Amino acid sequence: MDIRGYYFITDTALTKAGNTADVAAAVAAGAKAVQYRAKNLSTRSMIEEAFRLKRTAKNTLFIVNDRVDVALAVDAGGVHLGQDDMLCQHARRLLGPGAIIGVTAHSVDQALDAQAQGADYIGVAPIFATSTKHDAGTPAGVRLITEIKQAVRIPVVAIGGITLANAPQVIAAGADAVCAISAVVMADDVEERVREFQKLYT
Ligand code: TZP
Ligand code: MG
Repeated sequence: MDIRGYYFITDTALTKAGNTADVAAAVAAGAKAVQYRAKNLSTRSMIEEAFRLKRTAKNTLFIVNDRVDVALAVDAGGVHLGQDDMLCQHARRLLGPGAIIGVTAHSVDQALDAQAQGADYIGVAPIFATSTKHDAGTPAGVRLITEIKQAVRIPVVAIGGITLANAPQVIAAGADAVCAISAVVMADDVEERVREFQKLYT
């Protein structure tokens, strides 16, 4: 899968322009994936918003965070799973061979396990300190990106405290894609900010 570049995730609490405007801006700027992440929404509201955002994302890979049922309901491109979510192998059984399944890993062992279960990419998190996700855990630093990248054959997406200033070292460590939430959804011009991240890959 081609995910090299910037990977977008929505954030209802931090967004200035709103999730729909953010997704439109991110895909206009060439984001490689759009992940819909919604905490504290009813299932019904989440599905409703997921449908809207998937339409807005057009042909860009659309991933639902945590929720395999919501991904199925809206026919998303795939799902992103943390270490407390459904196992990748079970999500695969439900979503089928064509779905893109990402799994967050905090260690090389977790990354290898996700790959063995059929994950399509690994999320490495958190790289740096972040206040966007309160239970993100201890920052791993860029070294873990290199270690996981060397251990697996699937793409690695880095997340957590990434900014335009520190993204070059994240990419140099081996990240196929970078995801920054606050550094993008809190920007005055989301489209321009995503273009700046994308430029780091040219
Ligand atoms: N998963 C691990 S860290 C994180 C998520 C969703 C939040 C990243 O947000 P920010 O603002 O880019 O640090
Ligand atoms: Mg999760």
